[in-house]
Amino acid sequence: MTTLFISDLHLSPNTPEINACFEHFMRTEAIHADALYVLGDLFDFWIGDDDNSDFAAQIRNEFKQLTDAGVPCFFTKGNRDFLVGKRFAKQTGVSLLGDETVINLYGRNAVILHGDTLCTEDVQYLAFRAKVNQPWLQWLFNRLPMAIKTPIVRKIQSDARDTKKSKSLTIMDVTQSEVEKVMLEHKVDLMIHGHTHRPNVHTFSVADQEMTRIVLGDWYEQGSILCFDANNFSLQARPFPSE
Ligand code: LP5
Ligand code: MN
Repeated sequence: MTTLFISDLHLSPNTPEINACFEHFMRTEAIHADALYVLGDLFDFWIGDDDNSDFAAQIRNEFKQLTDAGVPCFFTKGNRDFLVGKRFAKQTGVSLLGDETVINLYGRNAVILHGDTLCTEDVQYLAFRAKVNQPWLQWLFNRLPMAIKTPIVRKIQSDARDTKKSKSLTIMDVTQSEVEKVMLEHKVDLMIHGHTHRPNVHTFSVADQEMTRIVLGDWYEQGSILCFDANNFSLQARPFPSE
């Protein structure tokens, strides 16, 4: 049996091919898994659990079908879906995780996270993250009507896009010392994250201990999955379904 990890799908009503690939994955693969972990940025942007669009309902339904079938499903929030909340969890049966979680994978402990917090050189982003993660601000935002929330989000997204243009790829990658710090803090030799869209398996040693960092891929061109079983793991791609 296999535990599956995905992240960075960036689903929206404007991504029919990705949505179809996700739906196919949920119905044909995730349904047979030991567990499914979503490590953030499932959505292009999640504006709040009050999203009553057909799109939001469809995605909720995919998770509900999976958890109803008995597959445990876990969700770590990303920088694009930090507003996923308790109502979403209740409606889907998904368990929400904190920023960093240690899980036991067939006898091996691993820390899982979205990955944005590892990019410590991106100080502008981290300052922004701290602001939007203030509970009182989220409480307030969650109570605004869609007609007010939507233009606020559009404006901030556009401002954020502008700032991203001037950032180097190094700034937007993880900082190795932060990776090591987090792994040592949690006493693990395995880390799994997404966010950077640079799928890879990195091995390195710290104080003579062999460490592994697995980076999940995005779903821009194909489905990207980490399949982890008792003996092995692999990063795998799934083609978008043809019409
Ligand atoms: O995901 P990706 O790779 O495109 O970019 C991320 C970082 N960008 C973001 C931007 C958010 O998705 C935008 C979301 C809008 C949310 C509106 C919420 C409404 C209020 C909610 C209140 C509870 O995450 C990007 C990183 C990149 O990853 C790589 O790591 O660099 O970071 C940015 O672009 C952030 C900018 O550097 C700073 C943005 C400043 C914008 C104006 C600030 C206004 C503050 C308002 C606070 C309420
Ligand atoms: Mn991200």
